[in-house]
Amino acid sequence: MIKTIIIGTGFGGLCLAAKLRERGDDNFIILEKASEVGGTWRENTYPGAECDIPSALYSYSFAPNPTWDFKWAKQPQILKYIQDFAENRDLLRHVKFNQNVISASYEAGQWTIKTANGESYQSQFFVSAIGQLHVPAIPNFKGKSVYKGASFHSAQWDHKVDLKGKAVGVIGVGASAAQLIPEVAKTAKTLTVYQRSPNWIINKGDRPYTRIEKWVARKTPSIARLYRFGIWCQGEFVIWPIIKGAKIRTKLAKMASQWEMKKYIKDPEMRAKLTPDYPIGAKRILFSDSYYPALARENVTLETQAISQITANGIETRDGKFHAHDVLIYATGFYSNPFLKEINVTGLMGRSLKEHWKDGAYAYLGVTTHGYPNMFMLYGPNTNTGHTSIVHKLEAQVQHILKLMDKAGEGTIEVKSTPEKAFNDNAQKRLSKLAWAKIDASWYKDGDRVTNNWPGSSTEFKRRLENPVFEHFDVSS
Ligand code: N01
Repeated sequence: MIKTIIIGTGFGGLCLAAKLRERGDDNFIILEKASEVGGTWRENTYPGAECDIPSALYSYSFAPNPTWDFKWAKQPQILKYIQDFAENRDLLRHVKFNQNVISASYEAGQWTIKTANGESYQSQFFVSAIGQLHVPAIPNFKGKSVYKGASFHSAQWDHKVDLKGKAVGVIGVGASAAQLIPEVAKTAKTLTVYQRSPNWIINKGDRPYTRIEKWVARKTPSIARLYRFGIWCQGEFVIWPIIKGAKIRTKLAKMASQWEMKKYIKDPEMRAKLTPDYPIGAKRILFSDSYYPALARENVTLETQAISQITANGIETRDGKFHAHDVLIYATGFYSNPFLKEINVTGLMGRSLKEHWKDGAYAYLGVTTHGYPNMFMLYGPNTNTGHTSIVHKLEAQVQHILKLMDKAGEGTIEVKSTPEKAFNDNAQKRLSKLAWAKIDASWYKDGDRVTNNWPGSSTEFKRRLENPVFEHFDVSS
C-alpha cells in the first residue's frame, strides 16, 4: 500500500514531498488535477500577477533564491521557482498529473482516494494540500448569461482576448484586481472599475534588485537569512499589531494609506469613495505602488454604484446608467468556504466532512480533525495569515505532520475531540477581538466565524505546530 497520498502540487504539497524525500521516504504520490505543478501560481496568470509578500520570505527557508528580480517577485518567476524546486528535488516522478480528486474515504486504517477519471488509490495517510483559494467565485448577477462580449475570471485569464482598444469593465477591487487593474489600464481604451467596498492600500516600494544585491545574496547566505528575518519582523511587529488594534501603528498605517491616495487622487469626492469605512486589517491590507496612479488615468473610471444587471453589451448600475463593455473581467475572488468543497471526504463510520463542518470548518491547529484518522491538512482551517508568508507557515505545518506520522508508525493517529474543541473555542474567542471579526463579510469568514485565519502571531504558530502535544491524540497500532 502507498504510505502517503498528497493532493496538490502548490507550495504546501511540494514542501511535504521534499521533506519526505529528505527523510528517505519515497513511498508517496501526489495527485495533481492539472498537467503542471505550481498551484495558485500556475492558475493565476493575469497581467500584473505578483507576490503580495516580499519573495525573500515567500519562498522556502531551506531553498532560498538569491536571483529574485524584484523584491515582490512577478508570477512567472515564482512559478519557475516552484517548478525548478520540484525538478531539482526529483519530486516530479511522484506526481500523477490530470488526477482531479473527487472523493476520499476512510475505512479500517486505509484511505481510498478516487479521481474524476475513474482511478482509485489506497494509502495509510491522506494529506490535502489544495489551498484555500482555488475555486473561482463569479457572482450570479442578473443577466450574466446574456452578455455577448468576452468575459473571464481573474484566475482563468483568457490570454487570447486582446484588450487593446477595448472598453473593459473590471468587477471587484481586491488583491487580484489591485494587481491587474494597472496593467489593463495601460492597454485598454477605457477601463471602468466596479467597486463595492474600497481597500486600505499601502505603498509597497517595489524595485528591481541590483546585480550587487543578488551577488551578496548568492555569496553570503547568512546576510540573505538576516534580510529574510528583517522582512518577517516587519509582518510580525508592524502589521500583526495593527490586526490586533494597536493604536499608534494603526493610525500610522492609515496615514500612510491616505498619504499615498492623496498623492495621486486629487478629487476629494473620489478620495472619499476610496476610503474604507471599516478598520484597517479587517480585510487584506493591499500593497501597491500602481493602483492609485492607475485610477488617476484619463481612461479609467471608478464606479461605486451597485451593479443591477448585466446586459448583452455591458453593465447597468443601480442609478439606471448603462456602461458599454467589450470585455468583462471578474476579479471577484474565490469560494474559500466550505473547505475541501469539491472533494467528498468521509471518515470513521462514513461520516461526511461536509456534515462534520456544517456550522463552519475547524481543525486542531488547522491540521487534523476528530473522526478522520491519518488525515492531515496543509493550509487548512484557521491557518491563513494577514501579515506574514503562507510559505513560512506551511513549513511549520509540514513539521507537525511529519511528527504525527512518526508517532502513528504503521498504525493510526487521530486528534481527540476535547482538545480540538478547546483549541477551536479558544481560537474563536481570540479571533472575535481582532480586526477580521469587525466586518460583516470577507473571504476570511463563514457567517459570523473567522474560519480561515490563525488567531495569533506567526511565532506562536511555529512554536505550537512544531511541538505537537501527543496527549491530544489517540494512537493505535
Ligand atoms: O479576492 P477578494 P481576490 N458585487 O475576495 C468583489 C490572495 N491573493 O482574488 O470587498 C460586487 O479579496 C469584492 O467586493 P467586497 C490574497 O490573500 C494573493 O482579489 O466584498 N463586487 C472584492 O472587491 C487575497 O486576499 C496574491 O465588497 C463583488 C472582490 O470582488 C485573496 O487572494 C495575489 C461581488 C473580491 O476580492 C483574494 O483576493 C492576489 C459582488 N457580488 C490575491 N462579489 C499574492 O500575491 C465580490 N465582489 C500572493
